[in-house]
Amino acid sequence: RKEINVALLGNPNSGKTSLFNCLAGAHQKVGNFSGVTVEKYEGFVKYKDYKINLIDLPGTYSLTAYSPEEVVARNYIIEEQPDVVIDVIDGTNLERNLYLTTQIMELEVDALYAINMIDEVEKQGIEIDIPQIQKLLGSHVVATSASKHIGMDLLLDHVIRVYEGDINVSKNKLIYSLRIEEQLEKLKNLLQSDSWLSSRYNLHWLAVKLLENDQLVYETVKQRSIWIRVERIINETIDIFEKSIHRDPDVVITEDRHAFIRGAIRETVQMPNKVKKNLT
Ligand code: GDP
Ligand code: K
Ligand code: MG
Repeated sequence: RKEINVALLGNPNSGKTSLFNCLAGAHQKVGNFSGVTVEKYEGFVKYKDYKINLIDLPGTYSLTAYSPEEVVARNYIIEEQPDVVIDVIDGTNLERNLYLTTQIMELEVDALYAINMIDEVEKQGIEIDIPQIQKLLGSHVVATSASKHIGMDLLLDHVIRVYEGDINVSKNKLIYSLRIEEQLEKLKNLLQSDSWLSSRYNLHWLAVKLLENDQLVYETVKQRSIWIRVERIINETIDIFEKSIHRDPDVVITEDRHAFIRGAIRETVQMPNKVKKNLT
């Protein structure tokens, strides 16, 4: 059997553990992530010709360096490089849940999006255009209900498709404001000249994190000889934004993510028609 390593990531209460239990059943064990007292649940499921290993990562709203859960989750993805990251999304709270999704997109990993709680979504009369949201997120999207065991085989089929490179979906990118994109390009070109960094990190993600003032990424890049030049670009960026719109680059990055989410929701989600509801 071929083995596929899969990590489940998502907001707290999006249904990760339910999904994990649903898929792994009795095949699970609990440990800790190295160095921290965050519980690590591992399990597996044998499906078709594959053994699919699953890790239930701690719930997070973001992937910043501010909380141990977020650091554990992002370090796991960056260092352990799971074959597929399943982003478990609470379909009844798309706007909030998609913030983490934008950061998974930035990591440029092979992701699969499970829009969970689909039973509740339907009950509330919310309509989600799955093919369209798939286009916007740039990878497979599967509607699931972990508590009602809906979409589980479909989800595993898509894990296999993502793993086998059958992406069949245009890999979409979250595009930032022009000035941010220009500075990211400069940073990426510079970071690329450091082979140690480029072999370990996705440079797009690293560049975004530098403009976001991410302290852990700073600590890493500060050790490198290119740091002086990196710092110059960061300061230049802060200057550009201070002079033009009096805002810090990290604020603009956050706003751009929210703008992307609002646009995606506008295009793909139909909230229940309250008027119609009242008439019936
Ligand atoms: P986690 O924090 O992401 O691990 O979320 P849990 O798996 O603990 O689920 C949070 C709550 O949502 C629990 O009460 C689950 O029973 C419930 N839940 C999980 N998945 C679904 C689902 O697909 N539909 C519904 N209606 N409830 C769900
Ligand atoms: K929970
Ligand atoms: Mg959980």
